Amino acid sequence: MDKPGLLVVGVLPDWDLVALAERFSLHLLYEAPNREDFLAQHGPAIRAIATKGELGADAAMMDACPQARIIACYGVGVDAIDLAAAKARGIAVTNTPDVLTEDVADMAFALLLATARAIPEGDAYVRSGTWAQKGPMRLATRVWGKKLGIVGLGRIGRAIARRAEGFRMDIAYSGRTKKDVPYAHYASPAALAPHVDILIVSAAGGAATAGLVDRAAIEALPRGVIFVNVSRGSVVDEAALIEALKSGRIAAAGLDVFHNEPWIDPVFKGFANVVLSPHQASGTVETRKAMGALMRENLDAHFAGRPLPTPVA
Ligand code: 8YV
Repeated sequence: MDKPGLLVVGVLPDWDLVALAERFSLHLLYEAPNREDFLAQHGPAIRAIATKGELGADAAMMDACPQARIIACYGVGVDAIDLAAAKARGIAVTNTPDVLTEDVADMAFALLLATARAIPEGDAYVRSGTWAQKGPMRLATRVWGKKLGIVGLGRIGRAIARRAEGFRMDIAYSGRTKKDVPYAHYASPAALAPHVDILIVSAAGGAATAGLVDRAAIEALPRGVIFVNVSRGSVVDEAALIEALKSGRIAAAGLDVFHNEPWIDPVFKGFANVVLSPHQASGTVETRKAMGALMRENLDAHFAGRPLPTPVA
């Protein structure tokens, strides 16, 4: 029997493509010179769609694949998938929660330490010979014991808080609901902002959180804070962030996500006080293998008529 068609929206590791090709006939959208032509030609054969956190599926794609009944996202964030369109067409959506939580929290701390302790600057200082020529580098900023604000205390936010406890930080968070945790709660980022030395954004993306860290929140930050974003660029008012970096209200930032990735605003590349990362928070071999395996478990369950392991509500 012919294998069912799987539309692969973005690049996946070879080990996943090999495992998927055992089950499906793969249609690699990202290799197509013309997306519309490709969907018109291959859409009728597609029974499932594999998306990624940053590369989703819109209503037009779903309409081009009228036999598709599942969208399996290789990532936890499903903000790039039109969930209402999927629901209206009876298409199930799955994601890969939990398996990436600890890696994303690690990246939040990696970016925090890299910015506060000026790790890239120190690396350049040694390599360029400046250390030998001019002596000690400028002093950096302490991380342990500082006041940390976390925007969004979901799975990833809690994993960040666990790490922060090890750094003996004073932890507060913002979110719509108060959780059963020993951290101070504020209803909004703007209410949280005046109480932090460091702000880490870990809220889910999507329409509900677009611009959640708004101009009011950024302008309420005390001068000299450190800012980290491992969620989605859309969660932050990027124009206000850039202004705060220019004015020094935000002294340094570690950014894994941006508006319009990967074509980020070039102004970021000119900031010496920003550490840039190419949406890599879940990007370890171990976690990406777990994400691929969980995506396949969802696809296997769907085609076997079993309950989906991690459906998106
Ligand atoms: C990406 C992510 O899926 O989980 C998410 O929501 O954004 C990431 O893990 C990953 O970069 C693969 O594209």
